[in-house]
Amino acid sequence: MLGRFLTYAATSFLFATQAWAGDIVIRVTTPDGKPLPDAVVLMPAKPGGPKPAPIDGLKMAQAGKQFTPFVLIAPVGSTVEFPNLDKFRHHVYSFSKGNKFELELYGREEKRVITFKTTGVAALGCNIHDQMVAFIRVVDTPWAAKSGDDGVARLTAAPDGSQRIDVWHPYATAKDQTVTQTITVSPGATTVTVVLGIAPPS
Ligand SMILES: [Cu+2]
Repeated sequence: MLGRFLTYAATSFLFATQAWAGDIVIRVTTPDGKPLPDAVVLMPAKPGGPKPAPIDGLKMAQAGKQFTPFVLIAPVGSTVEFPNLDKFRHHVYSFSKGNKFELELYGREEKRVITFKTTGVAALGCNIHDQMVAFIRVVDTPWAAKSGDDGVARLTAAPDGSQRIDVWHPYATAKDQTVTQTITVSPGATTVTVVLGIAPPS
């Protein structure tokens, strides 16, 4: 009886691993090999494939005349709060197609909320402080991750086989600021390195 149960369990496990191969570890670097943080790695979902769950209450704060974080990933339909942690007022806007909005002058402890409904990039600015720049990458795939200070991003439970990954950084020199790579996802962890040329605005 126990033997039959174990056989069944092992078969189920095999079946599961065929559908969900494993993790992809992506090392994003600049051409001289330095780790590149704030790159967004995503694996587009196939038509009819899984959609990401929207998240309520993501945060894009203003602190010390800067946005934080510099890059935020938002599954499409998510809400993002814009808390102002400074003692002075900010006036946050995005002119990006599909994600235009404006948060008129607002002060400390006030926060506003925006829903991001369109897949793409929302480039943020502040009408008062020109140096304030940040980006919200709105995604329609469950497989999206941002590279950390070590340049590493991880996608988990990725389907196996041949897959496309897009690596985007707001200051990448590539077309659409994106480098695309086709990789083969195999059981366990698959590690790839992606190189992005970067040209920050002067
Ligand atoms: Cu400001």
